[in-house]
Amino acid sequence: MDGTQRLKIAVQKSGRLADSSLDLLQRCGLKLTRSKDRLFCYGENMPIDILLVRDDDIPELLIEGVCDLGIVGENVAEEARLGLHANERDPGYRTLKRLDYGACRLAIAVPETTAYTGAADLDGARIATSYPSLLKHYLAERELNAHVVQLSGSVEIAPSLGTADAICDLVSTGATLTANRLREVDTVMASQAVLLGRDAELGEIKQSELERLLRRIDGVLQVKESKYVMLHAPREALDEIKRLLPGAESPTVLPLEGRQDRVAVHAVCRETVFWEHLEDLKGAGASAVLVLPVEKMLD
Ligand code: PRT
Ligand code: ZN
Repeated sequence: MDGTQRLKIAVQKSGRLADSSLDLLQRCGLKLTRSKDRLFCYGENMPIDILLVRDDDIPELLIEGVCDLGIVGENVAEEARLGLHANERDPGYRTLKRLDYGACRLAIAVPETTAYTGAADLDGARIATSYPSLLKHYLAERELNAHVVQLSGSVEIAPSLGTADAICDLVSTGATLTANRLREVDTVMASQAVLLGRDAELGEIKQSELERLLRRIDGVLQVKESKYVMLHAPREALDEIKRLLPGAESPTVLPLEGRQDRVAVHAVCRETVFWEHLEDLKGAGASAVLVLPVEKMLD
C-alpha cells in the first residue's frame, strides 16, 4: 500500500504517556517495528505508522498535517487550543476518544503557611505555571487579575525561590506538592490521555482504518475493567446475587447436575470486581466463586 494511505499517529517518545500509548496500540493488534533512530515505528500488520515525538509538539504536528492522529494529555490539547484561539488560529483538531490513563489534574497550590479562603485570594498574586493559557482562562472566568509567571519546568520550587506566590501545575498523587510544602487549593482542569484527530477529511481508506482502530480501542478499554465471574448460588438468592455482581447486565444461569436448590451463574462484570464484592457474594450464599480476566471483547 502506498505510504500516503497509512494512518500516522504521533505519540510521546518518552515520558508518562509513552509506554501506555504504545501498549494501547499493541493491544489493538498493531505489531510495530522501531526504526534505528527510534523516532518512528512501522506497523507491520496494519496501515498505521507511529511518530515518536515530544508531547508538546503533537498539536502542531496535527495542525500542519504531518500526522493524522495524536495522543496527548487533555492539558496539552487544551493549552494549545486556547493559545491558538488567542492568536485567532483554528486548532483544526478535536478529541476523538478519552483513553483512561495518564489521569492528573492541573491545580492551583499555595505554600502551606499561606492563608487561603477562596479564588479571590489569588487577585494580584504571582502564579508560576507551564500552562499560561489554561491559567489565564481560569483567572478570566473568575475576573481575577494575577501575574502569570511562565516557567518551562520545576514550577513547584518557584514559591520557595520567592519568584511566585502560588503555582498552577499538574498533580497526580500530590507527593510533589507535599515535598515542597505546598497545599492544593483548587482544580483548573482534570485531565487524562486522549486521542486527537484532525478535522480535515482523511479519505476513504484512512477513514475506514481509523474507524476500525476506534472500535478496537473501545474493546480494549472495556476489557480493562471487565472480568468473567463464575459462581454457584442458591436458586432463591439469585436476584440478590445478580444485584451484587458489579456491572453485569444479564448473567447466564445454568442448572447444576443433581442439585435443585443451587445453580451456576456466569457473568461479564464491566466494573472492577473488588474483594468486597466477592465477600458480599459469599455472604449472599455464593460458593466456588471464580474471577477470570477477559482477553478481548467485541459488542
Ligand atoms: O518530554 P516531553 O515534553 O514529551 O514530556 P513532558 O515532560 O512534558 O511530560 P510528562 O511525561 O511529564 O507528562 C506527560 C503527560 O502525562 C502530561 O501532559 C499529563 O497529561 C500526564 N500526567 C499525568 C502528568 C502527571 N500525571 C504528573 N504527575 N504529567 C506530569 N506530572 C508531574 C507533576 O507536575 C509533578 O511535578 O509529575 C510530578 C509528580 O506528580 P505527583 O503529584 O504524583 O507528585
Ligand atoms: Zn512536554
